[in-house]
Amino acid sequence: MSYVDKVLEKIEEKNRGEPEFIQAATEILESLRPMFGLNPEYEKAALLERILIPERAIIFRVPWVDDEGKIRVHKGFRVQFNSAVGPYKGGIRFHPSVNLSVMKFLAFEQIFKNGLTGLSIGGAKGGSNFNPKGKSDNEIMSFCQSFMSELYKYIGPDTDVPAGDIGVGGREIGYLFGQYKKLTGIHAGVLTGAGLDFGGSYVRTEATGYGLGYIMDNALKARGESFEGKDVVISGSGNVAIYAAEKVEQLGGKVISMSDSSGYIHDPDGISLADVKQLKEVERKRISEYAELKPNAEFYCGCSDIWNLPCDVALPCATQNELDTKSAETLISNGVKYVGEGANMPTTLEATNKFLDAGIILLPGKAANAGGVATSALEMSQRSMRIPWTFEEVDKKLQDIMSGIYKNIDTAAAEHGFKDNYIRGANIAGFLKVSRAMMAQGVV
Ligand code: NDP
Ligand code: 2IT
Repeated sequence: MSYVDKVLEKIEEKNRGEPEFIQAATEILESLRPMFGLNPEYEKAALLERILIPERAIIFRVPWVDDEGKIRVHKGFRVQFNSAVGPYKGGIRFHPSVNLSVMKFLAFEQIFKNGLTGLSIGGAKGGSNFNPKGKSDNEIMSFCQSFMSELYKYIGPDTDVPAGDIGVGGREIGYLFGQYKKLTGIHAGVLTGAGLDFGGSYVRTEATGYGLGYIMDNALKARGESFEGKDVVISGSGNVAIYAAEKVEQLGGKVISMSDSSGYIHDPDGISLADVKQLKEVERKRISEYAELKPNAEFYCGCSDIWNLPCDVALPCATQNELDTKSAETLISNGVKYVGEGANMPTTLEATNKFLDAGIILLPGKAANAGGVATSALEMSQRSMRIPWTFEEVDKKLQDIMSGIYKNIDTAAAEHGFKDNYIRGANIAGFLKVSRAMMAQGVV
């Protein structure tokens, strides 16, 4: 039995009750199969057994007081999965679905994503099952302060640098940073996605969505195509979705649909992003309200039906496992040619295989959404230098990083005999970087 098969055989038993983590780990291990016959030293070093266990996972209590004076209690997490390549780096998610399995899958993906950026950052993720929806600013602040009152013990500019993710944006990073500074007395680069007035970087807000646009543009150009004249469906209407839509438009594509967890809007004229930004970023309202502003737009309940809309390019930018086999089959039969994952693991394993079998170009999250964390690392550099770069300078670096990632995954796929299979390309290229660092550092 091969080394990969031996490890895969035990993966369920060793990670009971953690379906998302098992899914992410299985996908990577399956991708790595072709490499392992050639590298018996990995088995000797128990590399896979080590890489599958977090270096540390912290679970903590987050008590806070709501506006009615009621005491509320949530669970906080920080999974510091792998620091071989650099200090732990990865977002914080506030969503009721957060649990240890979700945190572990996200932190695990982050290891290889961060490896692909070519920058010195390890993999981590954190969060809470706190639901920020409908909470007042004061409640958000109270929660963030309580969350940081425990987390501050485990983070630092050279240790672990969290950032945003679902439910955590500029407002939350501000409150988290304020509490860190109050507790430690240090104005340190300990969180990225900070406001431009206190150490943040230009383009970090836009970076994940822009990066997705740039890498898809690379994939299109490599095939003699472009976004010009293409209909694009984007799920979600949060940070990643909004700036993916903005870049797609700038590159000539037409975004015809966006969504949130209640349903999706279809605007055949092309989505008006100014209206989406006003609704979602400023007023924090539901996407359904968009249809009330635009006579030609319709709102439909149920977010997964967004994949029934015919399109050339599909960009899932909401959450994990939002695109299943049935949705993949519908997209394929409606003529989709390109899929780019802005979200982390939005496509189920079965749906991924459907796309690959149909010859669809699928750019996986760990490559396609790496622009966010890469720009976080650029924010860390600027913070250390105490010299900020301009918007244009950061944007140019982001474009170069995304082109570098595209070349890297394209080459890795082709060299291992899987041309155009970017799931394999990204997993192999990310793994090679991390495994080289781990092998060099001995058994730790
Ligand atoms: P936001 O909180 O800004 O937006 C999330 C969007 O996805 C909202 O429209 C939300 O709808 C929708 N959504 C969330 N959960 C669900 C669900 N269970 N079912 C249906 N829709 C859902 O988050 P981001 O845009 O930052 O993150 C989106 C994805 O991108 C996540 O997978 C995240 O891990 C990934 N990502 C984020 C990066 C970043 O820099 N922010 C970097 C790389 C990846 P609703 O408001 O109704 O909940
Ligand atoms: O999933 C991700 O890459 C993020 N949420 C961004 C992490 C970061 O540290 O910027």
